[in-house]
Amino acid sequence: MASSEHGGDRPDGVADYSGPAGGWGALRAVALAVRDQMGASPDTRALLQMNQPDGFDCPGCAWPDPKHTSSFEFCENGAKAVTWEATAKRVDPQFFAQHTVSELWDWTDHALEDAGRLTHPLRYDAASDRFLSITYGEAFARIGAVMRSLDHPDEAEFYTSGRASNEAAFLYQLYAREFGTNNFPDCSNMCHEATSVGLPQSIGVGKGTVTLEDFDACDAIFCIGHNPGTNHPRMLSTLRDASRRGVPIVVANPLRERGLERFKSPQHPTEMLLPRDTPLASAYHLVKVGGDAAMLKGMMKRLFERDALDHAFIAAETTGFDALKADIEATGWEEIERRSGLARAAIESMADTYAAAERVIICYGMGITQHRHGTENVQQLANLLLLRGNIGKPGAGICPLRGHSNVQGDRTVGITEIPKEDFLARLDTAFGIESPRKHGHNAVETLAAMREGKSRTFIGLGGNFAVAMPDPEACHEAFRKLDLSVQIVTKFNRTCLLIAKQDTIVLPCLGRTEQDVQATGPQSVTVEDSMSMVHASRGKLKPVAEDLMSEPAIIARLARETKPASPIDWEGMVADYDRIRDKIEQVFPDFFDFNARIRQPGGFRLHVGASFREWGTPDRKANFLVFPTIDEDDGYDDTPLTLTSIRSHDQYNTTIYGLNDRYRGITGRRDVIFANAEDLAAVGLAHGDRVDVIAGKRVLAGQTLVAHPIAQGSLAAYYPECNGLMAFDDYDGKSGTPSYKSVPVRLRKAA
Ligand SMILES: Nc1nc2c(c(=O)[nH]1)N[C@H]1C(S)=C(S)[C@@H](COP(=O)(O)OP(=O)(O)OC[C@H]3O[C@@H](n4cnc5c(=O)[nH]c(N)nc54)[C@H](O)[C@@H]3O)O[C@H]1N2
Ligand SMILES: Nc1nc2c(c(=O)[nH]1)N[C@H]1C(S)=C(S)[C@@H](COP(=O)(O)OP(=O)(O)OC[C@H]3O[C@@H](n4cnc5c(=O)[nH]c(N)nc54)[C@H](O)[C@@H]3O)O[C@H]1N2
Ligand SMILES: [Mo]
Repeated sequence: MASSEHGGDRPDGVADYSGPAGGWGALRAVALAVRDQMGASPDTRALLQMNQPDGFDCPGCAWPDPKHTSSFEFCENGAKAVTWEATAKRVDPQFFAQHTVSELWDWTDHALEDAGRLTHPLRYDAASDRFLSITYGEAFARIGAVMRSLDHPDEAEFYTSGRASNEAAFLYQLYAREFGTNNFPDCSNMCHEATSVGLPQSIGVGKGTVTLEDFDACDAIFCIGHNPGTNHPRMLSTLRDASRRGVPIVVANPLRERGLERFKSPQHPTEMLLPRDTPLASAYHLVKVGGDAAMLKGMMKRLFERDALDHAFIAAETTGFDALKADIEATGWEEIERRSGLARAAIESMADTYAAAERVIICYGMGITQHRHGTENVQQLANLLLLRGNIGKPGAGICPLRGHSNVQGDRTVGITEIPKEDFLARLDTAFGIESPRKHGHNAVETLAAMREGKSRTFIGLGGNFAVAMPDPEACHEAFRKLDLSVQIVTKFNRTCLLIAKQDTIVLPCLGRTEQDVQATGPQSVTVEDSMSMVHASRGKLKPVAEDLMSEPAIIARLARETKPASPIDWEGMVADYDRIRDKIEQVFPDFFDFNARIRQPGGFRLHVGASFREWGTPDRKANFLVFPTIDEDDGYDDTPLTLTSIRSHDQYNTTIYGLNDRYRGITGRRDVIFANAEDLAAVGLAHGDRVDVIAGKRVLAGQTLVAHPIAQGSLAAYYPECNGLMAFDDYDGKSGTPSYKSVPVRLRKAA
């Protein structure tokens, strides 16, 4: 074992990473992903089609592409997402002949998905404890029988993961609403729901207000609680350009993340060949986990103290200013410093950088939203921007980094448990149905209803719900109480292994990289990125199995089986997705000329009122909103250690591509806890020690401590391994977002 800068011996697989983000390491990782997944003669056409005008949208993140017309924009993690889907490995009927469900349960999440793409519909057979392959027809008949037997449509749950296209999601919500429920748990409920709930109250729209062009015009960028080097790697090119223009990039994150510090762009040969990279963050503040509200209030306090406000904007465009001012003035520096973990001078310098810029963009991710008061956190970001008129002018605005590649689009086309009346009325007119008006379940309410036995069926359109949610024990119990569980997926995962009482069915589907041919020929789907740009995506690869159905086709068949007398022309819409888009246009007027506009390269941008200072709030003003405390995690203030959960560089949510986390110096393992060396010393622990992490009665045993540049009082662990430390009823009361980023814990030496 070598000794490290942390003083002690290094645990196996832990080292200091000194390189930049990107660079040759990224190219090497792509080569390995291609080799591991696609074998000796890889169909690398897939990689070359990604984000091309006539190709498919990257199934990785939702960061936009420059007009979707650029030459191939290299992205290591996009390549991993594509090779994972376009893998040469198959999970076919033979696979299930060899492995029982009890045996598969002991496989890791990585191993389950790494086995390959699913090729056949499956149903669980209790007698042999195996999944047996069945035809799609048989599967639909079985599902239809259970759905028709429910006492009330509200006993059914319809989950959506954000990879589903607009067309699939639109049909899915139509299916559930015709059936009679608004139960739409959605991955957004675990992700940016705090944005979807918080921003409409502030600025009248639950989406980001900036476009890529705004990044070319801004004078300062703030990156709060997101990790683009891993999760939105194409954003690094944007940050690089800004940095080279001399734009300050201010980071607030409990961990030092290499992807926010330095970038070597694989797009730029000179940078690759010379010992040179581009610095990104101009200032990096290690805010405590859960310290953002305090930090933001501190920044606002400084603006008030300096009177560095845009009074004309405030007078003309906003309401609530006096209440905000009173709240901020009443908040003392001492509590701001204690809760944020940042010195007053540091917060003042952030505010001064902010005030020195005419046009500011604030970017944020899960570090802001996944707290008990994630909604209020988002609103503090809006307050800060509004104080200097930084919304609705070029080069300025709010930029939530969305999760899944189409999570925003799914919402736009109707996946919501709290639908508005005007939307339902238009949906009913368009299809001659009567949608239910009663609001439905979000993700945490779904889990509760399943545990209480009130919900009897669960259909998952993608995703891995039971692993993504907090509290695996509660999730597993909930699934086992169901009558019917249906997972529409590309790869087998742990949620598929949770056996319902009557029927457990897995329906494989086409992925985004694959050709989707229907009665009228090859089809395209559409997606909406983080900046409200809608564009077409067309798969190019040969499907991994013959007769593999597309998501829209599967949904249409489910709908037909569930309601055989449905007046909706399900079959016609599936035959030609243009007809689905015509209906989307009819229901959502913003999609006017939909089919024509997606045929233009780059697609089109949906109207975001706040980008033009059209405030869609009840009083038609931008609203300053007061968060009466600074404790975004309620009472966690006095906890000595708070654990946050993060993604490694080799994972896509619950999909674990591999066991490395290159930028954080971790190789071949995920059982680590990142901790501050001084915190460890204070409790007699050190780098390399094996510990149990304890949250009340919950224990995550046998983890190895890794001393890391992280704010004092803060710990970080990989999701989903640490989800057992989280209670399922610990969430933001306003948005239902689980507080994944804030668990009070203590450490104990492992036995
Ligand atoms: N390759 C890849 N791409 C992805 C994903 C993936 O898993 N892999 N997931 C997709 C999805 S669904 C999503 S939602 C996004 C997620 O994208 P991100 O929001 O970037 O995701 P996280 O890794 O959860 O955490 C973000 C950062 O928040 C910091 N953080 C933790 N707690 C706090 C806090 O209290 N305050 C502050 N200020 N920061 C904090 C962490 O240190 C980390 O750097 O990425 C999407 N893109
Ligand atoms: N502790 C902790 N927990 C978290 C988070 C956190 O930061 N910390 N983040 C949360 C967030 S932001 C999110 S979004 C959720 C993620 O929750 P989900 O969206 O439910 O989970 P994923 O891991 O993205 O889903 C992976 C599965 O999707 C299926 N799949 C992949 N591609 C396709 C496709 O094209 N079509 C279909 N039908 N299926 C497909 C595959 O079978 C794969 O197994 O997790 C949440 N959980
Ligand atoms: Mo997400």
